[in-house]
Amino acid sequence: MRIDILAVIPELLQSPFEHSILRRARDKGILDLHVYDLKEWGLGKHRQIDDYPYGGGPGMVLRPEPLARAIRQLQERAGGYDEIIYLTPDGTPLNQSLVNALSLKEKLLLICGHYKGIDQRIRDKYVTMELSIGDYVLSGGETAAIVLVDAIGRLLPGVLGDESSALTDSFQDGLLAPPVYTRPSEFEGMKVPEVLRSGHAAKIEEWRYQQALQKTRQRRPDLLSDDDTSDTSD
Ligand code: 6GU
Repeated sequence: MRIDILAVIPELLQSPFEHSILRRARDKGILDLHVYDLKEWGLGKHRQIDDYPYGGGPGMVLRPEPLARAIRQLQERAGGYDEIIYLTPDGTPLNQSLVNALSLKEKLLLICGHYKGIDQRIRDKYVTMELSIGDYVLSGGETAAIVLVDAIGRLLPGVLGDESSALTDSFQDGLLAPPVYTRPSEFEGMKVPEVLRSGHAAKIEEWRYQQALQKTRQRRPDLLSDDDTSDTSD
């Protein structure tokens, strides 16, 4: 999969993709990631990319010409994108099923906004999807792009060592993940639940499911259908 990122502060996007799982994905050639500096397409000798908003008000807006030139050039270079995604707090809230769907695409362009955002005409003409990573405001879209690339990258086939482990994540089955334990079997007076040391696979699976269900009911009842919320065995 190819992911191109158009950023106002490309420096923010260096280190996050150079470690652990995403590093392995890139080294294996499974994730082909490129970061571009919008200022390369800036206007005039000052490489201007932003300007005052029409109608007044605080903050600056990213001008359309640098964005349009960058998008068109990158489109040509990549041979077209499956989606051109603008990261913005007023976008569609990202969730695991959207991440799953995006992980099946071949080529994505991510546009990181800044200041008061980008000129609406770029959104109208070039952007195919607008995503938010939650109901809070970040200083720029770069940190949101890191979140999105991380969530997608770890799902790409061949990236995770244990191919099945992405399937047991929180949210993949609509439930929060159950508690996990490792050695020692007793720590500061607290024992690992006996069932996990029993070697009884079916009982372990059932325990994990019940724990996941209980945690989801308590913390995220919105994730459960009406059937699952009515049972209050906990
Ligand atoms: Cl995608 N961008 C910004 N700037 N803030 C956000 C966001 C995105 N998602 C949530 N808050």
